[in-house]
Amino acid sequence: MNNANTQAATSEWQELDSRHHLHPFTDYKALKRKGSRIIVRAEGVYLWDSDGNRILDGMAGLWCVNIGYGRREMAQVASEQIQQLPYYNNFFQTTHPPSVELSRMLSEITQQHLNHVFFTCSGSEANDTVVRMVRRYWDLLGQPEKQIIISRYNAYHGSTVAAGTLGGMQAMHDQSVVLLPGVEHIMQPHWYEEGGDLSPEQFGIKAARALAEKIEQLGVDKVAAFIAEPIQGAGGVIIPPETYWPEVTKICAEYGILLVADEVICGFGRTGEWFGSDYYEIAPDLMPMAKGLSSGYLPIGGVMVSDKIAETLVDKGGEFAHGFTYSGHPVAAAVAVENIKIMQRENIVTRVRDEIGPYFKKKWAELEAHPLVGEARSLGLLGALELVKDKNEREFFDPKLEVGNRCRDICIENGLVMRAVADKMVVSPSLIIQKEQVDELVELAGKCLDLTQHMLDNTSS
Ligand code: PXG
Repeated sequence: MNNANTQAATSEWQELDSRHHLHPFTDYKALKRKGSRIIVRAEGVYLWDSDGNRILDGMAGLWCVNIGYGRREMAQVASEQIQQLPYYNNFFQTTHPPSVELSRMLSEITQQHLNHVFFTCSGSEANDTVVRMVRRYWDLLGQPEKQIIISRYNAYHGSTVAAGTLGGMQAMHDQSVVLLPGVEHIMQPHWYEEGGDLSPEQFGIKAARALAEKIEQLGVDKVAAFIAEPIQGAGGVIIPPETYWPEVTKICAEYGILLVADEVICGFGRTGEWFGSDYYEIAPDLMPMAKGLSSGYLPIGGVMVSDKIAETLVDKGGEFAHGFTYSGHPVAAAVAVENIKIMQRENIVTRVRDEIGPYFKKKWAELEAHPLVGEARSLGLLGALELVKDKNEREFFDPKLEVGNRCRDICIENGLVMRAVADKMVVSPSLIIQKEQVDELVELAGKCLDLTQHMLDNTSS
């Protein structure tokens, strides 16, 4: 396509898109003014838009394309599975090889006590399944009054009614008239924003103790479970202080409530271990996952279920009245199997832990020297920058200035996808990113921070 043709196609697509397509998590008025960017192709860690611009995808799609774009093996497996058996379900005592094989592999790569999986099509459905399963479990044990699930403010667990209620996103709660009953929220372990004069270690304990206080307040006989992401992703890559998870796991054990680790973002190598739970030595009772399970090539999610819960469901229960038409879809499952094989063959997880993760950490930390950056934190291949007005005083910008969103727009104009969560800039690149590409990412981020600073200087003068 020559350039003129591409331009024509872009405006035509934009026009049709604007006329017919309601996008997820999008300000429709703003989109109508600007028009969508149309992504037409991707390879490795790069995207190409319909105007031929190459963009470094610092987000691996939406935190999911762990093995990178353009893997021919994945296309091959999907094509073969579609020809062999494009669809059959796992209801009513049937199964098929891709579901069986994927279940086996997941039992192998997860902790020893996690040997069963319930398949879904997304992370949201995985968390809906968590709600159903947690309540079913306590019911089967003769404690149906144990209903409440404790979660955290600024957590993200998905967009269905149940998952949206579990999450602690105020904007979502404000727009949902009916929230699921029996969900309570406690503080998040976000030291930079909420730590005040406490050291990170002291603050980690304080944030964990909020769980014990909530359980005491509600009564342990009413509390079923605690759910949390090992590291909050969509909330802004909130890496908890080292003291947080040991204290939380201790509290869950002491009170005998279930612990649910939402691994939708942290799972499949993101932290340099297979799961965030392995990194933090959490032994979850339930482990929802999605995204990296298929590296986003096809939609699939699931919940890993501990032996304790699986045995209760099997031995004490009759039918578990829950499931989706596409639970364990054969094509998605086959693609997920191939994804895990690729990760194993190429030692992708170990490479994140020993090589590219430490390299990324060092380079990312350099951005903390920038006058706009109050903190540059990272773990594995997750990174965040706190954009602040005054880094010495830890003074934040007026949210009305939308500094994060403006920085994000500058990034994309300059060939980099970096996501803004309010005034936090976050990245989560594909796990196959090379050192030169990390250099490129950090260099582009630095340039875009300069441009953001320049824009702010010009606005205020
Ligand atoms: N749990 C976690 C921890 C997530 O990050 C979900 C559950 C829901 O998964 P599904 O597959 O239903 O989307 C997620 C999803 C963002 C962004 O902008 C993050 C997610 C999804 C969409 C956008 O950061 N996380």
